[in-house]
Amino acid sequence: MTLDLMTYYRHMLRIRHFEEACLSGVASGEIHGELHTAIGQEAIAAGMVGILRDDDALVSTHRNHGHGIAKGVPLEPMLAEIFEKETGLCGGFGGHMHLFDPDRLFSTTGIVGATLPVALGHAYAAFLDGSDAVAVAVSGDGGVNTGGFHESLNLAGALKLPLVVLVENNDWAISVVSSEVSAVGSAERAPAYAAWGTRVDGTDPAAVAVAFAEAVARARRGEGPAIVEATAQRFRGHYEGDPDLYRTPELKEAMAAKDPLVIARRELEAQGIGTDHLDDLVAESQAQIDAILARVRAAEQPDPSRAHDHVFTGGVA
Ligand SMILES: Cc1ncc(C[n+]2csc(CCOP(=O)(O)OP(=O)(O)O)c2C)c(N)n1
Repeated sequence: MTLDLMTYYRHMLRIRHFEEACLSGVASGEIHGELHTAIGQEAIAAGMVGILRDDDALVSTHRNHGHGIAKGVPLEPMLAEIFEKETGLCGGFGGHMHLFDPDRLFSTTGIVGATLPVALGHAYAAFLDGSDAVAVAVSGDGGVNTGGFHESLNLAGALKLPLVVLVENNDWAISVVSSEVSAVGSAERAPAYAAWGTRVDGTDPAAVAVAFAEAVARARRGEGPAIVEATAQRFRGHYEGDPDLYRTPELKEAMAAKDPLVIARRELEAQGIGTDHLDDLVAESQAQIDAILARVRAAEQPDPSRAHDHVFTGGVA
C-alpha cells in the first residue's frame, strides 16, 4: 500500500517542522535533557503512515517523534510532552524519550535494544488473544547488536509471533560506524530467526511503505517475524549538544544530497507541480506547527509538588 508522493511530501514536512519546533525549545532552554531528532530520516516514518491499525503496537526508540506522528499520535499533546507541559501525553512527567499513547498503543524507550522485548510482549499478547494485531519495534543500527534484539527475534521466530522490526540504519551509533562492529547487515540476519527480511532505501517513502506493508501483512497472516532495514542519514548530531566531530565536513556535505524532502520536491517538480504550490504546502505545514507550538508554550508545567506522582505505588497495607 503506497500513498502518492504529494501526500508523502506533506507527511515529511510535518515531521520536519515538528522536529524543528523541538529544536527551538532546546535553543530557548525550555526542553531539558538530551533531544534526538531524526532530521534526514523522515521518509522512513512517512512510509509507515496508514499501514498500522490502532490495535497494532508500535514501540519506538530515543529517536521517536516521526514514528509517533506516523502512528497517529496527536501532535499537540506529543509536543507538549516534549516541552514538559501538563497538557502533554504524560502530563509533562516523561519528556521526549518517554512518549506513551495507550489509545494508539504507541510507546518509546531510551534503552537501546529494549524496543524489541516490549514489542515481543505485545506480539505474544496478540497471539494469546487470537487477534491478528501485530507489534512493531523500531531499532537503530546500533540496537541490532544487543542481546534483546537476538533473544526477541529468536522467540518470535520459534513461536511465529507477529513481530515486525524496523531498523533505521543511519550508519552510526553515536560515533561508532555500525558496519565496522557488525558481522552482517540487519536484513541478512532474518533467516537465522525464520523471519522475512529486506533492505530498502529509507529516503524513498514509497519503497519503505511497500516493504513495511509486506512485513506487516505477513505477520498479520501468522507467518512470523520480519526485519525491514531502511537506510538513511541523520543530519544532526546524535543529540542536540553533540559536537559531532566524528563526521567530516565532506561526509556531512555528501549526506545533504540524501535529504528526503529535497528529493521528493525535485520529483514533484519533475511531475509538473509548480513551485508556488509546493511553497504553499511548506507554509501551510509550518503555520500548523507554529500554531501548535504557540499553544504548547502557553501551557503550564506540572506543579512541582506533584514530582513524586506516579513514582510510588502507595505501598501495600
Ligand atoms: C542499553 C543502552 N546502552 C547504551 C545507551 C546509550 N545510547 C543511547 S543512543 C545510543 C546509540 C544508538 O544507536 P542506534 O541504535 O544506531 O540508533 P541511532 O541513535 O542511530 O538512531 C547509545 C549507545 C542506551 N541508551 N542504552
